[in-house]
Amino acid sequence: MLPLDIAMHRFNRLRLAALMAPKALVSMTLVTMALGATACHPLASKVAGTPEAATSEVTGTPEAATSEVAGTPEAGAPEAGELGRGKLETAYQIRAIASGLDHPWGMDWLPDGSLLITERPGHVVHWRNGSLRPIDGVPPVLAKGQGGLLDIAIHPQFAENRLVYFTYAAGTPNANRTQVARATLEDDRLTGWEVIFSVSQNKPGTQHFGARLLWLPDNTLLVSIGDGGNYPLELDGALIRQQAQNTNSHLGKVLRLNADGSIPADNPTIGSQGISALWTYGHRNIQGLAYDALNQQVWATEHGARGGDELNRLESGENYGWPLVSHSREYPADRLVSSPQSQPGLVDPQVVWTPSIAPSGLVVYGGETFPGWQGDIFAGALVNKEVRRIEITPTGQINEAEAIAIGQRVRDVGQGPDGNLYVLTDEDNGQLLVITPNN
Ligand SMILES: [Ca+2]
Repeated sequence: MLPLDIAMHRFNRLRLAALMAPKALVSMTLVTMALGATACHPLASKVAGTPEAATSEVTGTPEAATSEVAGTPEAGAPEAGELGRGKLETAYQIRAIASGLDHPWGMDWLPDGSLLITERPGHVVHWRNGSLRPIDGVPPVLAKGQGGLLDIAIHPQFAENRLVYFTYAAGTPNANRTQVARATLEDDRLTGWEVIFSVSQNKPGTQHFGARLLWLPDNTLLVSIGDGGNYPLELDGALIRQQAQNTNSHLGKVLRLNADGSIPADNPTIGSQGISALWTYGHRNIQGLAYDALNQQVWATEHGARGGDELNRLESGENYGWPLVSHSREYPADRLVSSPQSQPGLVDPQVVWTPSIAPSGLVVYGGETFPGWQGDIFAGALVNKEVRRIEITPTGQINEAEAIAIGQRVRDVGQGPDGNLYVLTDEDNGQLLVITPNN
């Protein structure tokens, strides 16, 4: 399948802009923040004494929150038969259900329906019954630049083992690496923090840690690792981004681990003497990883440089091209990173976003709450402050169907056990938003 070409993408952006015109105001729900008085977590000071302050102070509240996209596809849109499934009739509303989060990065649900959220400066909070409580026990992390406490993933058998997994940046601003750790959740505390995996080498600078986590159905764990940083940052005398093609480095890869951090025996062989744990390679900085249970497919979004953001279908052992092929341009100079932009043996992206939307959290919707959205991919966007809904047609074509305007930088998107979509916003006063049907 060919990638969505740039011209088509620009056309779609115009179409999306039309779809995004606000048709109703968001209904905001004030959240009562019930925090323990003993907490030393930053949340405590933010909301102490004035429980509603965190919500009422919100600036840049979600706009265009209710979108009614009924009607016939506009001229030039894909054939109705391709869209199928009546998806253009889904309406929704967006509410803020928690505020006062300090640059939240990742979230995952516990079996009781409550939610654990990471904050990049190095904190974990527990959202439950409308309140936020701090979770202690996180060691210091390198909270600088793009680094910090990053993703979180609850073990698939959490009910039996109470294990929670994290990615984070460790080290100093000039020598650091992404690590994977796990810990046991006991009430409001993490115990037994254990580093189960460290990236192969230190890197300089505080860019491109990657660090999304994704459990596969066989209980192995995918971890995305960034290429280390932008031009002209170097490592070992060459641009650090070239590590994405170095099969003796974890930089610029997706790794596959067992739950204890060991390497699965059935991982692919990448490179004649490649380092262990590699699952795919040739990535710049994957910020979204999602599993499509219906099609048993892994999807990933990665940032380009000045355009060239990508949505990829990931397959074990494949090379996704960075920096040999890319639609990106260099930051300091207006020239392409690579020419050509496609090459035999390197997997082309399914969607290229130029200009960049800065894709973040990713989820494939599989719930009953939005029947019209089943099987669709939802991609957060930091720069565009929205969530993109991407349809996969029955013939496997990719169609960017809709932009759900959020009005804040979107860091993560997930599907709750109630079938609603949840969104974390990357702000000083970050929010947890819920997207529900507009019935
Ligand atoms: Ca690529």
